[in-house]
Amino acid sequence: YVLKNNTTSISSLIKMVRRYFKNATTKLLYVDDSKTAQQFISNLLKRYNFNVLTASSGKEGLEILEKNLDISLVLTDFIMPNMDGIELTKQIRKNYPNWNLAIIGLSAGSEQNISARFLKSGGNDFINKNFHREEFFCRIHQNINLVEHMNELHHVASNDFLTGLPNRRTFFTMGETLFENAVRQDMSAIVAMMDIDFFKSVNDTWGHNIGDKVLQAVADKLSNRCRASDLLARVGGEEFAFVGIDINAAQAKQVLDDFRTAVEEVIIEENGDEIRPTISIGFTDIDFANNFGKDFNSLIQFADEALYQAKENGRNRVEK
Ligand code: GH3
Ligand code: MG
Ligand code: MG
Ligand code: MG
Repeated sequence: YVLKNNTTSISSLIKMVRRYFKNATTKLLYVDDSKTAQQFISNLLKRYNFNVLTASSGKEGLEILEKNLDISLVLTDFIMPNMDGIELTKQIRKNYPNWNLAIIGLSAGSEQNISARFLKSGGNDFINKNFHREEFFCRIHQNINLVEHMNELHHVASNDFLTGLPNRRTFFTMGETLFENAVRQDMSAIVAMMDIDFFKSVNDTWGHNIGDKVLQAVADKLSNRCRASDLLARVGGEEFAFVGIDINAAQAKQVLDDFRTAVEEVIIEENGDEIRPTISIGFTDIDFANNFGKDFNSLIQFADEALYQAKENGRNRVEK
């Protein structure tokens, strides 16, 4: 390619090589009922070093997506038996937001409204199967770049920069959803507020940077204790909030006491001194007898009041 195009500059060559190696880490799914088309297009994509998966039907495509959450682009044919590309696009969009996954529709047909139908169903782009190769790859790269940028923005907007934990905004949106699902399924759930004890004196004595280190270490300790279904977030300076699903009132105290003692293990060494942070925890559970009908915000309020009690009663403790 370079030899044939003496106009290629070194910098664009470097860009191409980078893109080539990066493509290996980009997973694409191509869905088409035609084996010939499957082979032709996936070979084309593989030449650009993409990691390509193929499916012969919408159903198979959905199954592959479920098992490969790292797929960033789906290319789908339009006309397929049982589920066409438009229906597949709609199904995918029920579970995969477009900050996480791009969808490009493909069709050999020349009906003018196919591209609009793909876009209206949640597709990001449309390519006629009679494509020019350069246009094909430009569109693919552009859609992948867009997903990657949106993904990054989504991450920055949802997570706290210092600890990497979900931020306050995410806590309230995700927490509410978790809570509502738990109520609907008659499942037990708890909400807890946690606050580092005498944290101001850590900053005052050792400086803000060491304070940050303590925050990161406490966040790591707590998140290591969480299960996949738990939500742990940094909701304030040195405050963390927790929603645990399927934890009943009897287990709650034990689970949270484990959090508390895990934090006791944190040791930050500075100039021969040891900083050993502790946390106070207040919690409340969904008590169907007493709290029924209460919303998520009032559970947070109860947990906050319990946290205040934990501080009053001497800190480094769990109160309900
Ligand atoms: P208590 O046991 O009653 O909770 O006392 P405390 O000192 O922990 O509580 P207070 O609310 O007085 O102090 C919280 C401190 O947290 C004050 C603030 O400077 C510090 N802080 C908030 N955000 C950050 C941060 O991002 N980094 C660092 N290093 N400190 C922070
Ligand atoms: Mg077809
Ligand atoms: Mg505080
Ligand atoms: Mg504090």
